[in-house]
Amino acid sequence: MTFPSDFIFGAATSAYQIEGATGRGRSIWDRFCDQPGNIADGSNGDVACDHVHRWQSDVELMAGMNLNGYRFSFAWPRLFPQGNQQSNAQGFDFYDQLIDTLLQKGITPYATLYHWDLPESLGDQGGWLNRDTPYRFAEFAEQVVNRFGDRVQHWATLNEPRCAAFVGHLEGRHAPGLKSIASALQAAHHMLLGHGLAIQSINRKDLDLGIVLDIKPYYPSTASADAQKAAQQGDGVFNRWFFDAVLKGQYPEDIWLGFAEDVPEVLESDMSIINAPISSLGVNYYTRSLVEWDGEAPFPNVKPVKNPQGRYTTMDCEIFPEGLEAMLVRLNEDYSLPNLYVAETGAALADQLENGQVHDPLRIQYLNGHLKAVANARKQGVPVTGYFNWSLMDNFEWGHGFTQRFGLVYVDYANQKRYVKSSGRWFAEFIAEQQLTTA
Ligand code: IFM
Repeated sequence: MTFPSDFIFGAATSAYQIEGATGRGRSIWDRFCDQPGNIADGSNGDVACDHVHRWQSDVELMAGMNLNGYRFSFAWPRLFPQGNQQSNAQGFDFYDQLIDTLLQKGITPYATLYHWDLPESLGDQGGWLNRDTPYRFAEFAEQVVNRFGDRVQHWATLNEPRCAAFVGHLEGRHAPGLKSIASALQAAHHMLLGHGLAIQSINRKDLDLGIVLDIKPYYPSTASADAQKAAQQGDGVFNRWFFDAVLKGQYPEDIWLGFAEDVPEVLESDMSIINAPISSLGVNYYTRSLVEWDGEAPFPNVKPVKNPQGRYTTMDCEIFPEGLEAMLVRLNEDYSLPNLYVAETGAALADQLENGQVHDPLRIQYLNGHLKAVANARKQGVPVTGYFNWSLMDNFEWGHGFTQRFGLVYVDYANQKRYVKSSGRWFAEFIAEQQLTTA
């Protein structure tokens, strides 16, 4: 595996999942967690990893693992507790200090403007179903970039609009907990519109501006024509719907027709706004989907099946690094891509803390396999410039609460102590070796 000397090896987090609530306003996720039954262990983000108090030692941990990149998100309700009316100076100071410290340590910040914690006041006005929200988001984005754009070069507007829209508005497992396909599609459209409007309002050619989309390759489980049709539909909804919108300024026609009367309301100029030029694209890859045809299911007619030979994480994701390579190569063939970076990939595993140590050999294999996939894709000409592991440390995994551990660093939630796992040490050595060979 070889990577260029300026390749970014980092780890990723998001505000709601690690910071804790001290000093910020409420978001739709606080409300969602308050409703009994929504979170597997009944927990919430009130304390999470207490990063808002422990950020300095967390940056030390990053430096100790030789990371040269850190992807984090701004909590909108920390910067503007009520939406956009009034800013919170302490919130801005918090990120100022975090960014300055990262830079002092030689860690390049990759900032995400929206990782799902919409201010509750905007949620009360309809959240992403309200066409006003994308405009509020663009205002927010402009103000944040005005403040931090002198030090942060790399910006993503949204993290995984597909997941926020579909899991939050169709499956009901994420905030705001709705369950209709029409809502999911309208929310997704407004998020994408917010992305385009934000790129326009930020209007900075000197900065790297983009978005982070989640990707998942769909494989037919048999050679039947039906299974192939299911894979094509699944791919269209999960991948093409978002990539075509952002990179081509259109929704794919086959999928638009499939959604029939549930399609979102799209105004005339929306698609050209969504197609605003971007200089980078982050992709989040966790697994593939193996599917068969399901004639009973509402569109898409997809039924996921398990691979009997597959290895699965505790979140039931098949570990399949080949899918990352295939997807990167395919995106490069199908689209005219800006720089790409893998903004997230990672495994939830049943980590155990024993005598101050966490041995997670499967995560080491996972990292090795996915880094190889990226190196292979690069050899085939895919412009990948960075790789971020999800996550820096164990954290609040949304509807799963604290039951899933994704970190390179183990967090003992009883006392907030951190322990670098074997995988964190492995990654540190891997990065050091890369730095030696490219020096
Ligand atoms: O924890 C999430 C993250 O917030 C978004 N991408 C997927 C991760 C793991 O499920």
